Amino acid sequence: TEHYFTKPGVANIGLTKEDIKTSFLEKLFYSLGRIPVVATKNDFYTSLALTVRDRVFRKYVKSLEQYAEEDARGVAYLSAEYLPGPHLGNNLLNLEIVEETREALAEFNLDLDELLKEEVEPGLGNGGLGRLASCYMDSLATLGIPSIAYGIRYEFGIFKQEIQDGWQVESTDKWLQKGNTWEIVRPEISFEVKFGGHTEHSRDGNYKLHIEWIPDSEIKGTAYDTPILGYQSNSITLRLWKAEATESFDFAAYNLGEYYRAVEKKMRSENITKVLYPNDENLSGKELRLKQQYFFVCCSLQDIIRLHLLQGRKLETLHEKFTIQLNDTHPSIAVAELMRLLLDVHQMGWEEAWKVTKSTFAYTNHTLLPEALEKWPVNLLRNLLPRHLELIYEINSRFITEIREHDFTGEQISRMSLIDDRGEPTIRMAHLATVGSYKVNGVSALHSGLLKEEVLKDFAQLWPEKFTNVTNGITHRRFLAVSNPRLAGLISEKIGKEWLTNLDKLKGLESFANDEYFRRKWMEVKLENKKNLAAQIKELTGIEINPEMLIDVQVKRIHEYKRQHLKVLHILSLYMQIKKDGQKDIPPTAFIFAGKAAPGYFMAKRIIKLITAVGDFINNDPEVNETLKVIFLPNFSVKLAQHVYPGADLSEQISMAGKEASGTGNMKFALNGALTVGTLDGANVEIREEVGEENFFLFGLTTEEVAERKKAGYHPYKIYSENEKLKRVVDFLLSEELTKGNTELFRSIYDNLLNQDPYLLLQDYQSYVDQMENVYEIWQDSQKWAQMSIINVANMGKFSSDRSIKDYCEKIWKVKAVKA
Ligand code: 26M
Repeated sequence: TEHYFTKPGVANIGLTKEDIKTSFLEKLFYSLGRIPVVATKNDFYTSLALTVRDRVFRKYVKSLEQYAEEDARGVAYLSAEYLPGPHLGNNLLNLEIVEETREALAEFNLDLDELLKEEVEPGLGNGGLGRLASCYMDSLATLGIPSIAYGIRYEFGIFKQEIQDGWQVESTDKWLQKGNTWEIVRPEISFEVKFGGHTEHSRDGNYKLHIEWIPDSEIKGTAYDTPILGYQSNSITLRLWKAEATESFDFAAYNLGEYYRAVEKKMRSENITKVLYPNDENLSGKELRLKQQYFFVCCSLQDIIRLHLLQGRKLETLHEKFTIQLNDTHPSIAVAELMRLLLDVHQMGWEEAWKVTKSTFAYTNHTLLPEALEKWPVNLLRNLLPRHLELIYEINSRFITEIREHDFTGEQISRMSLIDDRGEPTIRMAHLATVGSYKVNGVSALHSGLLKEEVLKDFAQLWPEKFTNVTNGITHRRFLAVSNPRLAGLISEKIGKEWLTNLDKLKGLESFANDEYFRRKWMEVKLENKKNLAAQIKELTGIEINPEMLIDVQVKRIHEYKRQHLKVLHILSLYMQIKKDGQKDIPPTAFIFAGKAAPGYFMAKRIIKLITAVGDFINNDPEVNETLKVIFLPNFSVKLAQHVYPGADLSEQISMAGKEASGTGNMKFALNGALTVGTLDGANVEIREEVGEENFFLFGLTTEEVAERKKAGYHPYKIYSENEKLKRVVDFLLSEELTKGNTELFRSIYDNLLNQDPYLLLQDYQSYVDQMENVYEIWQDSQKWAQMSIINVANMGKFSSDRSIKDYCEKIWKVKAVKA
């Protein structure tokens, strides 16, 4: 029976309309126990999902078989976060049965789009980093790279955001409440994870040192697998670990009096994977967060070693068969854990173990912000992972010995140390990851350059060949083919469908940028998408917008460095122009914002309140609300994002230069035909390079100019007092009208801008407002706008995550695809 489901005679997996109809009814009857007259929309969704799942599994199993047969070198991707988005629409595309399914459902009077809306997405990440991991899964699968992605099965993902009285209010995300069709639990794949206790050092008869870790608690991690189907042939596994109590905690073993205590203990162990930390930067010293990180790393490494040994191989060759990618420092405790497994469990010697370890890992850095770099207090590590702390000290001491042989100054050496003992001693996880890896990469050309010049400067001097760049990318299958079927259809009509597997083919559109008829078609598609988005906005906020308006969008996590409040200053400047200067010719614009603020981030939450207050004020003023609309869409998610990008005309990428490592929203907008107004930050630089400077709205200081400006002494108050129009906008933040009498409401933002303005909003203000005037001028010329939009899309080839993954394969992993 070995090849039963995949041998040629049984290869038919039922992809016709009739097959889908039959299976759909069967699922409804036999899996859900429903008949159509009593079935809810969610029952129909689930029946369809189960139908599709069967087909996904047939392809998945076949793909796994192929990887096993070829026994090729593979990738293990370690990430604390994933944001896959809804699976159903994507799987339909990848199985190439969207139309068959739509027709099958129509025969039951069901609308595919209505059922797609029912899916609850796994919000197992905060933002860019988690979504990037999921784009990479899509490309790894499509390209047929033998790989497995490991992470945490959070029971509650990123919080649900509601807006009450203009403020963000958080509630728990119960994504598993109605079940999860796409995962299968693998109870046989489970590992023990230990915590706490102490270590014991002893010598045997031959004076060989033996170190034993005597932990004081243990839990178990169980694998939950989700097949990630690529386009057409291959798949990979997303393996997420859930924490459970171990059998030894089985409360049957306790007497009755201990029963409650036993259950309590069980509950405490299951805490570890309860909830995702909703911060997208480091919050220091949270013990549970470190437990989460170690928990998933420990399970994943045991699993990798199991897979390696299963093939009859020796651990000395681990690095030849596997490479392990660390998605930021969140899984970087893996460096110490692999050393522990090799030394203490598998009795390897230090030199050999260290060689294997540093030939196995590669590390991706996603941030330069000093406050976001992970540092764990030594005391916390000692309590939770005493053996790992010893190993980190040993790694550090050997590393320091090594660098003493080069001409580093004492200052440099203490800067490079894995231990920062200037205050409370902490471990610098980025240093541990860098020392323990064979490659370190940044996520855009600019960011990788800055990484070598700033954060990891000394390391780049020591090991220049270790550092490289892989510019981020996005999956154009989800973010164009699935989410923007109209534009995808128009493109395929013109240049065929090859772009689905080779995004460079979009270049073929460029010659049509001058074709008036094509431009018109292009703008018709955009308008239909804008109507769609307008309907979505109405549904979510009750606010109506005219779809002919310029739709100007900034969607991303709320952060001061991303400067959502710079956009607000611009909106207020337009308001003033209409109200105070009597200007009449401002093109009608809808300003759309969305994004979550970390629950403990005071300024970010105030910025949301500022946006909604400006919205309330402007949307209700009949003198301006035909021209300006300001909307905050609640609860931004992958699902909502898929409605937003296709309907956007203008993409706001306005972070202070040097702060946004890459950005990936910038790519999603441009791929959907929005033009970008942005700074020379992150991947904006490369987007502008690709589309041509004449097709990109640039403003603001460069990274170097920012540094110079700050060095020379930056005085925002001076800029404010010398620019009358800026002054009246900033002063308006404290006005009775905006704050409805609560004039202290935005004092913190006002004071921050006038006294520190660490992200140079006032510095870049005029340049931004000027560039926006240029945007408006071109918007007025819709033929010109269409031309620029087409050229933008035609030059997005580079930003496919397929290209990024090929870069990882060539520059870092040295891994090859298996044949489909
Ligand atoms: C760390 C410690 C404790 C709790 C949470 C964290 C944490 C979680 C997520 C820290 C950072 C996190 O994400 C950062 C992030 O999303 N960075 C973005 O990564 C994208 C993909 O490379 C880039 O495009 C963005 O520029 C970058 O901001």
